[in-house]
Amino acid sequence: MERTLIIIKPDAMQRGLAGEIIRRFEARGLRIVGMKFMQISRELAEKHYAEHVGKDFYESLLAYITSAPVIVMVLEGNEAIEAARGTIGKTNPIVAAPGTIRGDLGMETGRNLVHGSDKPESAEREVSLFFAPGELLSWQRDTERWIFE
Ligand code: D4T
Repeated sequence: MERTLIIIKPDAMQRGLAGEIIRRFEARGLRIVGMKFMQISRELAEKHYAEHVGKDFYESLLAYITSAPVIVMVLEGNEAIEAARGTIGKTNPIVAAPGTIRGDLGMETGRNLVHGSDKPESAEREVSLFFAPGELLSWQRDTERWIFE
């Protein structure tokens, strides 16, 4: 089973969309194995977005992600990374497909509501940035066999 890190970003929290966003991941069949409510520090944001240092949107990206509390989650499932990114939609909400979180709820790349890890190495790095091993729970839902063959 694969794990992915999801961040429900400050704009989603300010707009009261956290429940709607969590609902979509749960309904898809992804299993929540970790969750916390926190405000991301500048230091943690720099680590999380290290690959974007020097880009023209870097400073505004850090200001945005640290501007209000977020919910950070670890989701688990077969191909969880690709599944979550499909549910999230393309980076720019204007071109994200209807039916995706960004395509249904967003208007701007700089206010794109939710983050999902983009590949296994990123997921592993990001999960360990935000969660200690003891904060992740291994559990089985009674519905598991109706979601995964
Ligand atoms: P995240 O990482 O937040 O899930 O977004 P994506 O995986 O979809 O997109 P990304 O890594 O390319 O970009 C990270 C973050 O930077 C913001 N951004 C991006 C921006 O403000 N302007 C830009 O031109 C780009 C490319 C949005 C997401």
